Amino acid sequence: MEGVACASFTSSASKSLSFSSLSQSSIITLRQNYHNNTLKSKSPRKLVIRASSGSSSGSVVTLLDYGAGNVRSVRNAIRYLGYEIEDVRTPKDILNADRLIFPGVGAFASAMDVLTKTGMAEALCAYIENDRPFLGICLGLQLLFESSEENGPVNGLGLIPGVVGRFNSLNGFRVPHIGWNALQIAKDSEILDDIGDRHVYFVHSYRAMPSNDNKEWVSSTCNYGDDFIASIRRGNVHAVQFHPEKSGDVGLSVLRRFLNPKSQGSKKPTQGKASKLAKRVIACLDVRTNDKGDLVVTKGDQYDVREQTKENEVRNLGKPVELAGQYYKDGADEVSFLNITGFRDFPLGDLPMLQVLRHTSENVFVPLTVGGGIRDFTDANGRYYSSLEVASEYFRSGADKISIGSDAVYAAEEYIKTKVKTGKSSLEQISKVYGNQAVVVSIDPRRVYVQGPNDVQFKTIRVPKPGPNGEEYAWYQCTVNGGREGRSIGAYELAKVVEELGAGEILLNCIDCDGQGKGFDIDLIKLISDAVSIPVIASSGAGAVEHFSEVFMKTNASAALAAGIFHRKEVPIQSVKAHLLKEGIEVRI
Ligand code: 1PR
Repeated sequence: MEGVACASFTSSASKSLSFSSLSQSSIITLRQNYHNNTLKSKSPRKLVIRASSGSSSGSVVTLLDYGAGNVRSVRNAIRYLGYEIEDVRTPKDILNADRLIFPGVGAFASAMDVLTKTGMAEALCAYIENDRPFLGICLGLQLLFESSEENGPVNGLGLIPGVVGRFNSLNGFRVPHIGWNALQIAKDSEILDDIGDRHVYFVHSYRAMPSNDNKEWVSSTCNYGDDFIASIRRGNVHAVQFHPEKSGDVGLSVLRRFLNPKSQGSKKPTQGKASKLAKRVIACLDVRTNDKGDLVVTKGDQYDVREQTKENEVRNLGKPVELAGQYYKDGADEVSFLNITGFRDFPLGDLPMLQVLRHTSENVFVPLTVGGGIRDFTDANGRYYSSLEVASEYFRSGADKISIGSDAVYAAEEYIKTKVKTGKSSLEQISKVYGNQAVVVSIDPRRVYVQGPNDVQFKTIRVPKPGPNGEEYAWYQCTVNGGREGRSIGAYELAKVVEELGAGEILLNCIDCDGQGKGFDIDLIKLISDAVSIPVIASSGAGAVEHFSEVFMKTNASAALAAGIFHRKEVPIQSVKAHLLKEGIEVRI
């Protein structure tokens, strides 16, 4: 590999430290400490480590997991395809691998820190330089480059020329780049053979750019404001910026082709029409325990989930795992679980919810978000759990993103009052460790009519239809605890502050519209999606396919979420997508 060399690593003292000996908290600490590191000068040198011949059987895949984020999804996808997983515990395991998958998650600096301290970095370089079968995913691609600007500059493995930089949100593209996007295949990559014109799932804020120096590596690019590297290939070495384990059938085929390249002939790619970032259609499952103690999917009318009968039971619309599986098959681009009583029940005590995630992620290969109860908590025995621990448990159980509701409101109120970022709120802590693309803030606003914009200190809009007393203006009051308590902050103010505190996406509900089937609150969604540069998911009120096209045509929402119409089987997800395509709105098919 001329022209590229592994960065110099101070691994001799740390080689004895194995991945398995690192606890989750020590990895988190390593990550946090590494943020202060600066780019060290590189001294390329010849690698002396040589791979020994692989000893694993044909159905075994070696996985390099350093304990950050949702590697469970990759594990599930590999197992779903019929392979067994052997975890890397020492650098030698890398050198002995027949096929190595490296799903990088979390931040660049912390990942490099762990790789360097454990001696894995050097082994990885040797493995790749010997052209052994390798598949890097997301950060697993970025780490192959010389350096990254993420909390840096920070040295990478230095195998591919180039610097990993942040997307520029100034040109109107929302950062993080979240969603299903199209590839431009640059050269034969084999593992991409089934993709053709279909979308694959990306979630990242940083990317590597194609250049003359790295063009021999680039197998595909993706356009999002500018053309960035979507995949690389050289001999047996592959890496993808997108997530095959989250890209549905087409993503599974990428993994299958990597795991068993010889078994499949070249296939004509399935035809699609992917050309750019697709608008997402998300199925949402509000989950809670009913009065009999069963965990059920429920659905409210303006957040009231009880039947209007004498028994006043919690509405039961089905079982969470089954419904999530069904929506995946029906073409949902994401599935969200909201543990709607999480504000009063501690989620780590709520093991069924973790079980739901674990089971769902075994068969659902699109992104999963989970929300409800993410906050610091002290249990009856005085044991303190940080919100970061709660989130980590959700990630370990299969979540790709966590969603914070009430706690984000308190954090924003505090920040507005003190103008100080303490770094201690759940939002700040979780986004620092897992990246802001992993943190959604769920807003539960209610419309409040006023006579004029000067009546309140919050951003108002002129309403197209006057309020009950002829009011011409309204503001959107944030609530906490499932809409039970109104707070002194508007949705507009909250959205702007949570973006600053580290949110990567906003789930924008509307209590007035929830369950009404009369369409999304276009005024609210326009107000918020114009105010922030992170993606906004429009939620509440979908009752017909036209409501989806309306929200995408009239606002800058990146995704639309619905619950009731899907649960009641009034409108299948595929009908929504067919309608959007007919209206010229790009969606994943
Ligand atoms: O405050 O961090 O514990 O999070 C609680 C989470 O639970 C929040 O995301 C909050 O939105 C949600 N939640 C709490 N109570 C309810 C309730 O309904 N009683 N559900 C609730 C919110 C709203 C949407 C719903 C859409 C689409 N549900 O998620 O799915 O409105 O519905 P539609 O298509 O049928 O109109 P924390």
